Amino acid sequence: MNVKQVSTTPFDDQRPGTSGLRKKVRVFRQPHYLENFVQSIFDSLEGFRGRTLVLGGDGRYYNRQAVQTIIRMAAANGFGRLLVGRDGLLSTPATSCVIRKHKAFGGIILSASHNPAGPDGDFGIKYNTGNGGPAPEPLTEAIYRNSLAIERYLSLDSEDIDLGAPGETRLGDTVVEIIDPVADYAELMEQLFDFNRIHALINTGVFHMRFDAMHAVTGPYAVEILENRLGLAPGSVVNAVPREDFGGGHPDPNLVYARELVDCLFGSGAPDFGAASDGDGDRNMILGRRFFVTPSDSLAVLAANAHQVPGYRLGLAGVARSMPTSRAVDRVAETLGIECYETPTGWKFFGNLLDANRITLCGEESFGTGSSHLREKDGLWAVLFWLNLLAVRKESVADIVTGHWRRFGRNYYSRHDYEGVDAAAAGELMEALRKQTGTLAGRRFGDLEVSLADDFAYTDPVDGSVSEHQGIRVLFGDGARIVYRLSGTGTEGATLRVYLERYEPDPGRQQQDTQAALADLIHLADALAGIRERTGRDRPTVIT
Ligand code: G16
Repeated sequence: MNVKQVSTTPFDDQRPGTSGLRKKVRVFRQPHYLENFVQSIFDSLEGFRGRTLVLGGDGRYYNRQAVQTIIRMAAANGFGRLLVGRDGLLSTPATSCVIRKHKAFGGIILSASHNPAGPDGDFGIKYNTGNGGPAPEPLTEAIYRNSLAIERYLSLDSEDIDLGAPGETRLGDTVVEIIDPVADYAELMEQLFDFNRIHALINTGVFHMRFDAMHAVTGPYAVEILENRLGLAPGSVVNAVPREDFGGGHPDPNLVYARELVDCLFGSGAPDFGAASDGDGDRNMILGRRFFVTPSDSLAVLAANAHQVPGYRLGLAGVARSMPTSRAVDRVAETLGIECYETPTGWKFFGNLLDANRITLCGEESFGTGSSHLREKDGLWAVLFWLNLLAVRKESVADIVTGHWRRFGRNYYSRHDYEGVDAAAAGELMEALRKQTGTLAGRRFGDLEVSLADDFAYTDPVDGSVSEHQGIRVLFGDGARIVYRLSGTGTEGATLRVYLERYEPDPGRQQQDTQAALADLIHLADALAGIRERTGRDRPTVIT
C-alpha cells in the first residue's frame, strides 16, 4: 500500500493544555487540522517503527472519523500494530490499562473529557506514553514546536476499517486489531478489589446503588462490572449508552452537572450509594444517601482505609495531591508516616512519582482519584474502592466520612468557577495578584492572618524539572487557604477557579454548611483579587 505525503501548512494554536489539545469540533474539522496535530505527535516520538499504538476515544461526535484518519496515519508512519477499541471506544483509564498490559509504545485518546459534545461542542486529542500516562510537558512542548513547523503529513489511500468487528485487518505492513474496550480493564479491577465481598454486599438485597454514566463512555464498563459481574440490579447503571452528543448534557460529575443523580440521592427513597463518571471515564463523584463526598475527602478516606482493600493491603508508598486539592490527605499521610507530595494541577505530574514508586494513591479536587494501578485517574476504580470499603466496614458513606473527620479533622472545601470570562481581564487579575504576593505575608484581614503568599512552583523530585506559575496561593495561620488559578482545559475565554479551604479540628463544629463555614474566605477572595470589578461577574458560574 502506497504511503502518501500530503503537503500542509502550520496552525498556530496547537499547544496542548492541562490535558491534551481541546478545541471546538469546528476547529478540528478544518482541513488538515487533526492531521497536522497527529503528525506532530508522531514527529516528536522516536523508535516506534513496528511497535504498538493504542487508539480509542470517549465516543463523542467526530470520534469515529478521527479514529479512521489516525489509523491511516499511524499505519503510514510505520506503527506495526494498532489496538483500537471496538466502535472507536476506550475510556481514558482503559487506554492506560491496555497500553501497560500490552506493552504498547503509546496511545492516542480522543476526548475533551467532560466538555459538552456534538457538532457545536468540543473535541480533543491527547497522547499517552508507554507508561500509560499523559505525555509529560517536554513532550507536549515538542509536539507544539513541531506543529508550528509542519510541512507534510503521511497517510494511506485505504478503505475505512470496520470498527464494529472484533479481530484483525492488515493495512499495508500494519495489523489493525479491534479489541473489546472493557475486557482488560475489568480483569485489572478484579485483581485489585474483593469482588466476592462486594457481590455479597450487593446481594444482601438491602443495599442499593445508582451509577450515572451520563451518556458517556463509562456506560459499557459500568454495566459489565457493576451489573454483570457484581450483581447490581439491571438498570442500576443509568444513562448507560454512550451517545455522540452525550444526550445533550455536560458529563461532568459534580453537584451541578450530575443533577439527576444528586436529586435521586438526596430525594426520598434514596439508594445507599451513588456515583457518576465523566465523558472519558476518568473522573468520579461519590455520594451517600443525602451526603456528598468532596473529591479531596474521598482521597483522604481511601488513603486512611487502603489497607482494607486487597490491592493495597501491603500499605501505601506515599500519596500525592494537586496543589489546589484540600490538605485532608496530608493529615492521613502524617498519621501513616508516609510522604505526601504537592504537585501542580494535571495528572501528568503524578507520573514520575508513580513510576519511581514514591506514591501509591493520588488525587485532585477536580473529581480525579487514582493509584499506581494505572497512569491516569480512574472513575470506576474509585467507585469500586468505595464499594469495597462499604462491604468491609458495613457502615454508611456518611458515617465513614464523618468518622474520618472526627479522627483527622474536617477540611471544609469548595471551588468557585467563573467560566467564560474575558481572557485579557482574567490574565490581568492573575498578574495583579502575582504582584501582590510579595506584600501579603503577615497582613491581617479580620481573624485571618496571611502566613504565606506565592505563585506556586514545583520541582519534580524525580527528574528535577521545574514548573512555574501553577497558581497563586494565599495561606493563613489557622490552616485556611485561598488559591487562584486559570483553567487549562476550557475552550472559550478563560475560566477563573478560586479554591477555598478551612480546617476544623473540633468535632462539634464539623456539621456546618460548607459555604457558610467558608463565608469570610469567599468574601476575602473577592476583595483580594477584585473578581467582581475585573470580570464583571457578581457570582461564580459553578460552585462545587
Ligand atoms: C484535566 C486534568 C486534571 C485537571 C483537570 C482540571 O482533567 O487531567 O489533572 O485537574 O483537567 O484542569 P483545569 O483546572 O486546568 O481545567 P480532565 O478530566 O478534564 O482530563
